[in-house]
Amino acid sequence: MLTTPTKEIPVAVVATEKKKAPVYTAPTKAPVKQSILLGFGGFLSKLPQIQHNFSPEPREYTIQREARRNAVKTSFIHGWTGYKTYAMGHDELKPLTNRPSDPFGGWGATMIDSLSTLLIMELNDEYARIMPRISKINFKVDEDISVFESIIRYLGGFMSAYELGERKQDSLLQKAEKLAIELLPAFDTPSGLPHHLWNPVQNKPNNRETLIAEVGTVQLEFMMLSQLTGNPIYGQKAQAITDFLDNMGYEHGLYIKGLYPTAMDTHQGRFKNAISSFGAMGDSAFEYFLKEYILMDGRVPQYARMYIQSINSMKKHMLRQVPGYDLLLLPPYDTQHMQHRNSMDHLTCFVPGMLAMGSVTLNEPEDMEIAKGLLETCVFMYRTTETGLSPETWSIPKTVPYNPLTYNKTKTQLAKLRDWWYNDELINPLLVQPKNGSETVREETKETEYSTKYQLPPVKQRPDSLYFGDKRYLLRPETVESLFIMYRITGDQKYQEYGWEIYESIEKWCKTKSAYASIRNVERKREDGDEEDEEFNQIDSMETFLFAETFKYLYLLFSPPDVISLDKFIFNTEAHPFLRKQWNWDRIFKK
Ligand code: DMJ
Repeated sequence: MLTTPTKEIPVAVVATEKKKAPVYTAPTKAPVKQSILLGFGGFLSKLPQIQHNFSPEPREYTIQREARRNAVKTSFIHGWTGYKTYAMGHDELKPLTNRPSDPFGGWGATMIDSLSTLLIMELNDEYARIMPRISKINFKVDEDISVFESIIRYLGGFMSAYELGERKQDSLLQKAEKLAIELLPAFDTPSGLPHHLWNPVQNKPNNRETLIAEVGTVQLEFMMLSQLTGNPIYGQKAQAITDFLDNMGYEHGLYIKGLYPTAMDTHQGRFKNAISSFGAMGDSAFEYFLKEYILMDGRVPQYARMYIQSINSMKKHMLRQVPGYDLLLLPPYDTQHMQHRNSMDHLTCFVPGMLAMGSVTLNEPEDMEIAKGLLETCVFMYRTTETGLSPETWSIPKTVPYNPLTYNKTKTQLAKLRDWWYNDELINPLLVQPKNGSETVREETKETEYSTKYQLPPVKQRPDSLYFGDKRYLLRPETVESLFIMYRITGDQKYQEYGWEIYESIEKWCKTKSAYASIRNVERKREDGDEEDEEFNQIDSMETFLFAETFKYLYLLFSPPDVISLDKFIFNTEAHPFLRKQWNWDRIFKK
């Protein structure tokens, strides 16, 4: 039932399935349409299977799931129509005033960031209508361009659409390469670390400061570009950065192995601060160590080593637990003074998905437990607010360092464990089944149990010390990204239900007449009489990642599990899926 590409694809090759493929039984007996969205049946990965083996769905469950999937698609179309009507070809639509804005070079960021979602949602006519615009994009603009954003949104968008479009649209690959050629001079620094901003006309940088997230998030895209074009230069630039990071030491301002601080100097090739973060300014650098390893199908052990080093240091130094709760906190950390912060941001909520994927790929079972605890925290931040939407940042000052021996145990349970230590007469309390009501013990992941009447537990009381910093919701994807990945790995329906609640809140609070808006204050209630005023709490901003990521991950959460399977695709940090394939490393690097 899996697709054979219509054009020959050189290095995505052969062989039979190693393990049992994830099972999805189509609701009707009609033959399943062949589709690139199911990946290539011939790809034989050397890595462990990532996705859960899903059992066949009962019919009523399929009906509900499909209804939810269609609802998400309808929402995407609503926003897309607004963008098309008022801002087509511009970077963004302002969803309240219906005016365009161009923060990303004016090359049509929403349009390009939406390409892979259009194909995944099978909105092929919309996709085809964009194609004539592609060749007209002119990258020679006299303004400062973000190298990072151009790579993840544009380059990632072009290449993913090229593959999902079965490599029929050469203009997509040509544009990807043209853009990369414009950006290459930004990598000509003494360290090889790219500039943060680059002016393609002046051919010069804005300054020499950059971020670890920016230098560590070019690898997937540049490796892919070398693979697709056969030109090794892009992959070589990316690998040089990875090698540079791998060889950094104390003399560069690295205080703890694997915990790269956020600020960097491209000229000196050293860190400018000591704060390490898995959220803003750090995030995707860590994400890409693991994803490079998976993209290269485990052929480069360096990537796994660097990932494991970062995660081990993160668990040892940064991770915090909230006594009496199953919540985990991952705040930034001062690696020089060994001091933790109390806050966490929404951006950090991609970490549960990354840890879950790393756990199955690299056989790190503890990381799955941490992933679940962090995801509970991220979901809690949605479920506990008036709008059902998460704030941008939150703080929990009363935490203790993560300890797998005490995490997720109540005070009473810990006291019983100590009693047992002193009293030979007692039975080990961990062998005693917890009674109903021992609120913080999480259930084990169950076999797929499809239910149309699934009831999520009521949201727990907030920890005493919790407070929100930035109360905006910016349509960010990270929590639904982790829900999607966790669902595909565990098969636990709970993650779909959490995602559905979030979707309903987006519909309720963010929808505007033309599209979707960010939210000013997730805690703000509607006042009496406000009922008709939809805009009372909305901000006139709709980032492109709503289309590239938030709606895509929600749509895939409610799709059959073999649609864009994690065993066939790897997502770049902007949720553009790249086909996993066999790589000929020498072909790229020894030309
Ligand atoms: C996206 O542009 C990418 O996911 C990036 O890695 C950081 N976060 C935004 C969305 O929040």
